[in-house]
Amino acid sequence: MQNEHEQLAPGALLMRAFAAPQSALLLQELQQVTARSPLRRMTTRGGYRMSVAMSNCGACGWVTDARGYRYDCVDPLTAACWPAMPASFAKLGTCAAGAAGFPDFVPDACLISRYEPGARLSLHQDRDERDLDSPIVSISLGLPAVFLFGGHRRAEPPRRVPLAHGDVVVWGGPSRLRFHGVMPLADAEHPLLGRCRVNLSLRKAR
Ligand code: MD6
Ligand code: FE
Repeated sequence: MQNEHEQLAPGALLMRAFAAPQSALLLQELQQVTARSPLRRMTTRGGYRMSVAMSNCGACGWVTDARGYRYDCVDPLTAACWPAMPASFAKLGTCAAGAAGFPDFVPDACLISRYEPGARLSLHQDRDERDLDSPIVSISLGLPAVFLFGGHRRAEPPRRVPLAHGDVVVWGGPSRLRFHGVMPLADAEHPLLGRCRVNLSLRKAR
């Protein structure tokens, strides 16, 4: 099974179209989540307004503001708990992680990121999670994008990995803290999502 997938680095696997069969259900559940906790462009501690619009579902959600980055169980926009993580998200996360060699992964946070044309994510590490033994499961929906998968130093030139609707990338173990990012989204029209890309990033945050 694993050799049908592409290894990006030890502990990092690209599984093309892994989420494609469930994508209609994922999008339907996503709509219910973002109806309650809308996508919004957050501002970093440095005062930079992110080009990517974000929301969360699950027991806790990732936020950034003048106080910095953190996980919080309350959505600052609604002052309510984040919407529960749909069972289809958690199940796909567990299944993808298992296929990549990380059994028993149970995500408690799902970061939702919406990229419109021109939106990008600069090289960063996902290191705000308490549990760094669990992998990141990243699901791409909608327009294609170029994912940047780097090393353990920001200066290390990243691999450019084209990602399309339904592709899933899992990174953990020795790759858990690799730098990664997304190139500015090229403008196009996707039959299900229109002019945007959505990324679902499943983690065990606490
Ligand atoms: C991606 N996203 O969109 C990769 N990291 O393919 C991320 O690396 C990411 O969307 C932290 C928070 C939100 C994200
Ligand atoms: Fe990330």
